[in-house]
Amino acid sequence: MALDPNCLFCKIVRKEIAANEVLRDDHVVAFHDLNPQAPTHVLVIPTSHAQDLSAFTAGADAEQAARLLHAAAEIGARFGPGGYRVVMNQGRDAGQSVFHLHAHVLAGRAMAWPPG
Ligand code: DGP
Repeated sequence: MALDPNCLFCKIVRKEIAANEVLRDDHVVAFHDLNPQAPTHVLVIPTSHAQDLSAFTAGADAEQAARLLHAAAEIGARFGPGGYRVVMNQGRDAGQSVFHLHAHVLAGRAMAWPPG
């Protein structure tokens, strides 16, 4: 998958838009959310464009999918040693507003269940 010139998060991957990054490698970029919902709220995105989880293909994206989860775990361990939550909003009904796949890593406060 390539980058999409019209995608906000692809522009963060390309560094055309600034973000407060906490991690970057060949597979993922992680940065603080502009509108944090917890004391720590970091987004982890793949460095190539997939609009959502359903666009992530089983074979081709396996390494990137694994790296996304491992990066979320690294960030969770760093910012939420007592526990953290990883959320992916899939589609508009679930609250997805940016259509470049991302995992939210939330930490630093007690989490309610079920999520709203
Ligand atoms: P979602 O609603 O699941 O698609 O999450 C998108 C998140 O992206 C939302 O929590 C706000 C965040 N966001 C939107 N635009 C920007 C931006 O330009 N920079 C950063 N750091 N976060 C953004």
